[in-house]
Amino acid sequence: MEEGEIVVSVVVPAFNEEQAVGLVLDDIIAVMTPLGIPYELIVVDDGSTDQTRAICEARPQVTVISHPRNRGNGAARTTGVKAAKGRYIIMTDADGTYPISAFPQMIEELAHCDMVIGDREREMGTLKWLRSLAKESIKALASYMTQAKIPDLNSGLRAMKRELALEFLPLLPKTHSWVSTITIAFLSSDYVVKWIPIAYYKRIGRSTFHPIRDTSNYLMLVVRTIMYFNPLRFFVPLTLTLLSVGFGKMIYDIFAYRFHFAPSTVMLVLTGIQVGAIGLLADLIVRRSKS
Ligand SMILES: Nc1nc2c(ncn2[C@@H]2O[C@H](COP(=O)(O)OP(=O)(O)OP(=O)(O)O)[C@@H](O)[C@H]2O)c(=O)[nH]1
Ligand SMILES: [Mg+2]
Repeated sequence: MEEGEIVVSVVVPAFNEEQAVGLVLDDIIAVMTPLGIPYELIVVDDGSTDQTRAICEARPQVTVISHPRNRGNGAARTTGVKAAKGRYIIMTDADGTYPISAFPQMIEELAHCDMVIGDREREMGTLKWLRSLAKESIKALASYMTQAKIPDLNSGLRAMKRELALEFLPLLPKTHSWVSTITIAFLSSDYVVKWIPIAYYKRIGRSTFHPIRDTSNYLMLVVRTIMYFNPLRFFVPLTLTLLSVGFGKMIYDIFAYRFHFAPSTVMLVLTGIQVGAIGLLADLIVRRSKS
């Protein structure tokens, strides 16, 4: 199909998903075909060593792009976005966890917003309790920094305008944090993001989720992404804390030691001023690079 004709590009990243990918693809075809909207279905096979690729290639509706070696969930998504030709991109995982039946509603919603995210009713992922804890804290941090209520930051089911997603590709990581990063990027750029409640199923096949590596990657990325878009959300509270503790101690020193300031008092105030100055500089860089 020619570029311009396609309205929806469905992108599915897949790494060793032979148990589920066939079912997921058949489900997508069954939901998309009756809509009568011109669409393409792209699977990015991320260097799978099982039957994933063969299963996808057996379906004529599917365009298969293969990474010669495994490059990571985020890298697979980036490859998919670059290859997509549709006005809209819908992403879902190849492990059978997301309800494909939500696609029509997501496409409709995109007429009024820039990104639609499936808000999972409950966490069913691998190592559920640890993930829930990490997820809630990171979500709170991201909500504070973007000043938006974020019901689900890293859902794998999402639809977005392709043109807008392309803006952020150089910024997006190769890891599992790709989905969270693009959510924050859209919110920080004041694009309209909408969440719709969806069901979430238990994964088919084995998980490769790595609790410590993936969680720490995730946290770092939230902070870095915020710094990229709105550094003052990070620097202002830090500066204010340092300065208020510093000035508090200064007043204490005035009364307790008759204007003899302790080295820690001077350090607190000076550090506060320096951190504030770095924050202003970071803000200047962001503003200049956007103008
Ligand atoms: N884990 C992993 N997934 C990849 C990779 N490349 C592509 N994917 C696909 O990205 C999607 C999401 O990965 P999942 O492993 O399901 O990640 P998750 O949903 O956060 O975790 P669980 O479902 O609990 O294992 C799936 O469709 C994977 O097949 C990769 O290098 N590692
Ligand atoms: Mg999954």
